[in-house]
Amino acid sequence: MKKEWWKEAVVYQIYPRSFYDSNGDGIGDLNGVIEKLDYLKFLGVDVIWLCPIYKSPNDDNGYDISDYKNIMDEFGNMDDFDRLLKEAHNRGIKILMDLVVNHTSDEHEWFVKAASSKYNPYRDYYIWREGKNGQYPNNWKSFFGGSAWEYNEKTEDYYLHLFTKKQPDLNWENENMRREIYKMMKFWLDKGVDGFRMDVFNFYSKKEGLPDVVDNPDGIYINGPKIHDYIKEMHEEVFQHYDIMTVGEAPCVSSKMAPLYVGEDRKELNMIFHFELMDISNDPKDKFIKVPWELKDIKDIFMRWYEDLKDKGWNSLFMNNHDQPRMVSRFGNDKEYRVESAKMLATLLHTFVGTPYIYQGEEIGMTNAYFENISDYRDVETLNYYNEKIKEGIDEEIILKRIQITSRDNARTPMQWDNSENAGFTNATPWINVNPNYKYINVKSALEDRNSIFYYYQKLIKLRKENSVIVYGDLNLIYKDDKNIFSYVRKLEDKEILVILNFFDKEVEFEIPQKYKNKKFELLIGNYETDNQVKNKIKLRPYEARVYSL
Ligand code: ISL
Ligand code: CA
Repeated sequence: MKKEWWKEAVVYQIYPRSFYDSNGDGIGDLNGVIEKLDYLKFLGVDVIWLCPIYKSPNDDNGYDISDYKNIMDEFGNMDDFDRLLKEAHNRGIKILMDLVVNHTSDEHEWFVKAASSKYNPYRDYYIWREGKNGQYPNNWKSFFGGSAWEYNEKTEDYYLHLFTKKQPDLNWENENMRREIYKMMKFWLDKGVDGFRMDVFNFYSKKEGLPDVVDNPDGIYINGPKIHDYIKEMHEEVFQHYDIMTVGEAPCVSSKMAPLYVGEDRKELNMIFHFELMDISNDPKDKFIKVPWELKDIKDIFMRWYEDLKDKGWNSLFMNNHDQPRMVSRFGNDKEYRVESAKMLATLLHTFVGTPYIYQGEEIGMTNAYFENISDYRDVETLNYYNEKIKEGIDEEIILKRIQITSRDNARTPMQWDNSENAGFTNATPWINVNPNYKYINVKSALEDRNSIFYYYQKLIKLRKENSVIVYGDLNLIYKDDKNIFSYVRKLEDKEILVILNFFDKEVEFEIPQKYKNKKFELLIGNYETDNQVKNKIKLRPYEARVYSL
């Protein structure tokens, strides 16, 4: 595998609204990020992915952009941004911007013009259709509920919005529009930003004629016919001229399809985020309903992505983000074994093949919020879901139970800095409530405890820097069918490491495979007290993780 800085990097995702409020208005901001750069440097991360900070009416917390070249009022201004970039670079930290160009806000001047008249030059920047016999133009559904079409009085037709009606889809068929997007990307790259995380990039291309969806939208508005042409053009026009990192958010991309987007010979993207793991416990018809997962399925997903990308392209590793429940609540145990399970899951993400992404607060084991009242929720997807299900006549208690485990707000509660009021996030009323467990889950107490999740992450990140086998080594799964243990060996030249993870709260035995029995074991990291005395068998404690150098 070719060496690249973004393969060796660890990325930290910041949701600025909830990170740190520097000016007492209850909303996190860019100066708040600057104030915490030393904290991130101490953790050891190489790259920050900033969720959208552009001007926005915030129907979807910044994923609805009304001006790509200006900063959201609540977050600060362009001087603040320039300072953030400089301060981050001074510390050797790179900045990845969120690029949201499947859609804009309906308040973007392009859309305002487009919606004003059928003859406006910007009209074709968006996707317009006449209704069919007084009905919507086709059967496409918005990801956030209802039809994907909204009627526009002024022009007596409908525009497409795959997300909220305040997020009209751009028309990627329009070449002028594409050129403007590339220009805008260069504006940020010329400032010195280090790459892009590309929001739902595989939705850009829509199939000609916009046919009804029969069983699934793949090939219609997901992975549409021209998607590779667009990404190649973007590479040609923009990416190839800079030393940057690109990661595309790619719902509904299979591991078989992935090399087409990230293949090193393809001139498209460096990595994608796939959603197979995130969808694993979702009821296929309703992601708010969670079904149990099995370790076997998690192993299958990790292994399949490893094998299908091997020698072709690079993977990204994450178990939560700003759209997902908290990792420790979903895949670990957020009660008795919160600390152990958070460390165990981190061990997987930081020793598997791919670039690890940490979502803010993950490094201190922040948990789901489990808010009990609908009035505590802010997320448009959650609120739409609630209203839709109430209308369908479903019991409120049942709806709230689903929302408690699935809502995107679980990940959006303020970062817990200390045990003072509002978790030290703000001295005003926060835009969304803090998780009451900030009293004991917070950065300050993590920094005071040598055994905290924080220091475990710091050590994992350091190990990655010191052991190129973790980045570039091959991987071999051990005990494929074991229902409790995820274990593998990484190997690069004469360097070998063995990773052993107990995924559950029961003690289990791990038998050292024959070929390693006579090796010298040296513990690189583990989440319990242990020594280097390894015989034939290891008794693993609940959620125990061990990484040995052999
Ligand atoms: O949540 C999802 C995966 O389980 C999908 O619905 C999908 O990945 C997601 O909704 C797309 O997310 C991105 O684009 C949205 C925005 O609301 C999200 O915050 C962003 O990450 C629209 O821009
Ligand atoms: Ca603020």
